Amino acid sequence: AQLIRREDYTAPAYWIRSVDLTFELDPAKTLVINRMQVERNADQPAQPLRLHGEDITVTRVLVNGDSVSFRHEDGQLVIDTLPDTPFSLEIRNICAPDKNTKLSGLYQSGGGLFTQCEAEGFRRITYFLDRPDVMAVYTVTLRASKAAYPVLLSNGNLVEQGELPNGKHFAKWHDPFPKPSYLFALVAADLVAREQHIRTRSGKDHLLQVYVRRGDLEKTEHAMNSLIASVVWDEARFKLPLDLERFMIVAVGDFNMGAMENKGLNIFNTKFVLATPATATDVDYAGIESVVGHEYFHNWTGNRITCRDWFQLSLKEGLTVFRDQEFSMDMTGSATARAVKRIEDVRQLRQIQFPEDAGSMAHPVRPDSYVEINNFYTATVYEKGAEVVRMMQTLVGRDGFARGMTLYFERFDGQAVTCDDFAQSIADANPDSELARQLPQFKRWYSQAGTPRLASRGRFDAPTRTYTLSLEQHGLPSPGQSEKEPYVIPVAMGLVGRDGRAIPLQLEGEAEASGTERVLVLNQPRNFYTFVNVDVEPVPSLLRGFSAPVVLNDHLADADLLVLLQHDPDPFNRWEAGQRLALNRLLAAIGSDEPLVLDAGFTDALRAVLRHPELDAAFKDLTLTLPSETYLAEQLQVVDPQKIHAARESMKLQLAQALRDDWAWAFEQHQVAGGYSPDAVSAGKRSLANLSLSMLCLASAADGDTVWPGRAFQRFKDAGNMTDRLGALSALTGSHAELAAPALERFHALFKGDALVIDKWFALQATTPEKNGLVFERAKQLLKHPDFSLKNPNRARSLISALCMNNPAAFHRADGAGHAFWADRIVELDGINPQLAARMARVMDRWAALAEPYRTSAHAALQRVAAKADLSNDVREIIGRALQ
Ligand code: BAL
Ligand code: ZN
Repeated sequence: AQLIRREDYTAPAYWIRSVDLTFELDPAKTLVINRMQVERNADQPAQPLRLHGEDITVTRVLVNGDSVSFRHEDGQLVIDTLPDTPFSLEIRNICAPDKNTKLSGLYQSGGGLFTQCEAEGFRRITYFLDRPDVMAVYTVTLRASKAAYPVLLSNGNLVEQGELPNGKHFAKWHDPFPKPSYLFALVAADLVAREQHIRTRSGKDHLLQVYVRRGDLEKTEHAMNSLIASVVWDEARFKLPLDLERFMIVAVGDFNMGAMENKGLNIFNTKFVLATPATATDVDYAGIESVVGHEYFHNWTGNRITCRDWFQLSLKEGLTVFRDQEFSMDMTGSATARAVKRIEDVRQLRQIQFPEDAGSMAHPVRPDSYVEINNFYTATVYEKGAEVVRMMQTLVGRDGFARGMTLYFERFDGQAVTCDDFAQSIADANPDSELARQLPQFKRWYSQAGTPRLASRGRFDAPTRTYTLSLEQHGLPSPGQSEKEPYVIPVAMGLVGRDGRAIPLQLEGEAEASGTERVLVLNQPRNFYTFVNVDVEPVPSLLRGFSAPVVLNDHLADADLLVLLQHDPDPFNRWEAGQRLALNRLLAAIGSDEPLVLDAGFTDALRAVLRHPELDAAFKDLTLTLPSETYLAEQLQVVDPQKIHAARESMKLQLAQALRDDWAWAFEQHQVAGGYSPDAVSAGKRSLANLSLSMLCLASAADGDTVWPGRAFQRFKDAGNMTDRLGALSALTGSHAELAAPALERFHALFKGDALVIDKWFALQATTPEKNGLVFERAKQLLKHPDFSLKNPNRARSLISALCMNNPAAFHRADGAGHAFWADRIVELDGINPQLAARMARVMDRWAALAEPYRTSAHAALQRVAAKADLSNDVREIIGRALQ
């Protein structure tokens, strides 16, 4: 396999200006007639035309209407002799959608035909310059059996449709916007659509459509509402209007990703389209809103301006994740709900991206090399990339950032550009900002991998009434980068008095105090900040709102953290203080052989949060949820998953018991009456009620009391929505109650045939907190369940990823059976869907940090996979890096 390097980028030798594609669609043998207008790139030396192609068969090649000779070399179709002037190139080829289990290119799902072209799927459909900097105008004619494929869709506008002989029909689509091949899409299937006509601010009319299988139409209301909200938001916040007459979303049951932003024809995993209160949880509803937004926002950040090469992936993904996060925050409607969303995003970042940045796959936001680009659709490119964009906004302000976006579109609309181009636009639109002053150094966030460490110490000097804060940063080594240069780190902060007062901030040399919150910009290895006119020793509240993706050690004692938990005006740091109190206790227990015994100071503080008259339920839920086992593992040099699990389970149980009356109070107080609505306030109440119920069932299990499991079972049966039903079911499974088995059986019977709900059924069982190895045994049995299949990505993830990634104590077993199970599944899945197999292989990124005996069995499992002869490039790259 070839390593592709960023520094080797060269512009294409040819441009393809327009493409006329005709498809004779047939699952076994689809004929593609591909007519391109091609011209040499005069800036490049004369050379043969090399077209990408994979798993397709060419039948004819014509240049300006005449046959030409061609050859195959390194998987490419090469034409040596070509005219110097622009020419037409016609290629006919065949592909077989029904054999395409990789779900990249043109493939079959549920009797329909769908495409996925990002990153390099278009070459599995026809021969092309399948790279994002080659942008062409597409005209697409689809011809197919009318009975089997009544709906025929492609990008852009429908220009013609009609009947053909032999029961066939056709549709012709034209997309006026030049686009890279990765944004091409087609759909041929038996679908129905929810439709909505809208008129945008600019006075233009548009048709929005959400296509699904017959029978699913009632599940599309939330997706449509989310799409309308996205259109309105992007126009209001960034002045970016919908540029298409018709915007389509199509749901498909077999899909590797969450969704795909093909121009005008977004294709979605059903998971991010279909929802009714009876079948989808609050988390699903929020996920749909955010993914619909994400794909819609790509229309500008990704499609109108795209990436020059795949190393620039974060140009569109980091920016678009930032935009969808902001959209979801703006949709919540309250300051606390915004903070709740921020906490959830940061939790996700720490849970997935921080381990990635510390493991074998660590790479910069703008990677320097790859073997298989699909392996770089990562949390670093997406979520850390979004944090980099967020820091830019912090440094130039919200209005300044909007100005920067406007300049970015003025400069680059219609082009394929780089992360540098984006950062330069934001800086140039804000010439007096810290970003503009420190841009080259700021851009180290794009080039250096690893999560920087930030350490702070404060010193109060009563006689001079000063408080001096030192901030010190250092970067840890990562693969291929042993030394790190200092970053530009925006540290949003305040000083909190022990009485809860927010202290006015005046730095030495400043004439007067300005507010109680500010952003310190650390750009040296170490810096000192002296605040004057400070009367009493304050508690520093640093990195408010998680203003930079770093690991902070603020050396705060329990007493300080308790002040912040009680008083910090920044809800993020208030939550963080609670997490830190829990983390300190858990880490102490994991590091010693003494059992964990909870102290009253901690339980009283958590009780105060739970009972607080003003705090939002969603905030309480997050504060009372303990740090995850994965996050705990990240704090340790040597990771013993069983010790971590035991400590966390013990703390959870003690918290369940110590606050038993409070949980019962919270459960009763947070019942949501009336019909279901996914709004943030109702969802927050449901999540707190469900957490309370889980805690009550846990406490009951320890005491042998059956009242709460009985209530949970009743609630499970009576629930009016999936959030409550799944919450009650999870309270039963999570406490290993006897009623869990009949409830699971009933759940399966109730929702048989509803794929997304059955996914939940598998995932819940695979993520049940491990007890005596039984969860792992059950997961193994579930592999043989008639509903299980490795071929459907959602189903495969619902069992395999759920167990291996989200249930460390069930997976990392002393007997090595979990690791052996993983190796078998990776090998099996690699033969079907390498992209998915490679993603699941990532679970071993951090194997080298495992304690014995887990480390040895993980190593053996990795070696076993590596020894497989015909491994895909996808999986080989991941395993190779892990074993390096
Ligand atoms: N571009 C791949 C799917 C997404 O990030 O929207
Ligand atoms: Zn995206």
